[in-house]
Amino acid sequence: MTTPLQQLIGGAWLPGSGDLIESRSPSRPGDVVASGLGAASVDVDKAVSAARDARTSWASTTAHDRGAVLARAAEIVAASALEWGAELAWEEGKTRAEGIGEVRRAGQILSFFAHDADRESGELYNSPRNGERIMVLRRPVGTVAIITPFNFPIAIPAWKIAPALAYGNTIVWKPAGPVPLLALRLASALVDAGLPAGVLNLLIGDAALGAEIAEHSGIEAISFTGSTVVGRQLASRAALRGIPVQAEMGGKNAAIVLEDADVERAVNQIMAGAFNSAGQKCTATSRLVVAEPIADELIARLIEAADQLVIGDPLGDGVQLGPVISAAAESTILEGIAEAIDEGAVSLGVSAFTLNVDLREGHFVAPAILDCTGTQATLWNRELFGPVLAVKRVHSAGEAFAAANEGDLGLSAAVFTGSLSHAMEAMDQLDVGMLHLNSETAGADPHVPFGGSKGSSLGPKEQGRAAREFFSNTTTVYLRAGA
Ligand code: UN1
Repeated sequence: MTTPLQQLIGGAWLPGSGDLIESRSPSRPGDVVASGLGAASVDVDKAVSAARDARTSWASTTAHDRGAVLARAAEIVAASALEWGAELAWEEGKTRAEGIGEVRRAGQILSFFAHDADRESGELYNSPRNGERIMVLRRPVGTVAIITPFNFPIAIPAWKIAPALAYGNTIVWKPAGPVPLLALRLASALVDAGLPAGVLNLLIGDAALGAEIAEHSGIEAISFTGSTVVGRQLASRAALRGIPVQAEMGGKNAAIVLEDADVERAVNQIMAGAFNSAGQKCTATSRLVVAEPIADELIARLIEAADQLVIGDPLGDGVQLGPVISAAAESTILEGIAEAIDEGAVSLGVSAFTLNVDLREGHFVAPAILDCTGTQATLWNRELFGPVLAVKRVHSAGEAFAAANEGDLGLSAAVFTGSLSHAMEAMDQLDVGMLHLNSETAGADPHVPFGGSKGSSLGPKEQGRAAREFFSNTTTVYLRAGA
């Protein structure tokens, strides 16, 4: 059943003034999941004004009362996990289990930030002058643009929107064009939880609409997740206007398996990291760096496991690998694989798979493992955002860390080793924002910072206390009694 799409502007659900938007299931592109009129420039103006008008009253609502709205929304989201998780799988293409897991995670994120009012909210310093104390207070930034990607249609929005609201900001949110349904669900949960009109505005449309919102003169900060190219474009234009940007962008994350690793564990974690969500995570494992003495065994076991992956309808029982998001994504991934082979990479058994007739139009891509050792294959440094693992064999831990540090991205890495010395060398040598020792490269907890180094991130990190850095400004108060 197709869900009607609407915009949320100033507390009212309205049809957009733009063109018809349809979200289609990537497993059965004939299925229209949601449809309605998208937003146009006039809607952007209205949404930004509504958000600006709501600033003062939301900022002066107590942190406790703002948190209470988030707590109620968290309950609604958690209670809807089975239903919305299935919708997510239908619209985005990750498996039902992953969809349900993601909706639950969104609930946990809302809940974490709901309780931030109960944590410390600033700093207190001694003064070098008698009778004085120095405080650092936090105030909201104002009206923020939030632009989110297709691959986590509810968790990433939750981890931007929840702290933005908790710290007293108002929002204009543009979710990725292909996944408006889950955006509708999250926005409705917040409205049903009692969020006042205008505090959150939802506009549905394409990337051009996102740029228009971000560049609107009424926007005071931008939080973006998406590609490095788009993130840097937004950031460069924001710099000209002098507004802050938080951008989470690409990843080309290595799993490094050293000679002393538990191979069984490494295989399981690499399979999850590389092929869950069809590899469409900025934190996905897209590189494997393996010590030569165990390389043959590890690769053979990975190929065997990849061959056994159950590919099909993400809503089907036992399915492990669904489609990628679109026909364009499918072509980009297949072209990236072909290019790597042209450049000398060796394909290590791309599994053949058969699909039910009703899925033949779906955007399915077989898992691919390519040995890039000794080549200059572009694949080693280029994010393909699909179920593709590029491999390099190395002869020492030092060589492994150097291989993992190649390229412009530095989001996450995983090191599989039983040696504390190697683990500690990895902490010093890997230029990444998140390092997993003996676990997969993906995953993020709401109470700790999320983000990368090099080209993977710009501006303050997300989640945990880091979120407060971006979504609030400090005022340093020199406090003395007046008399
Ligand atoms: C995760 O690893 O579970 O866009 C989250 C992305 C990341 C989120 C990854 N910002 O894939």
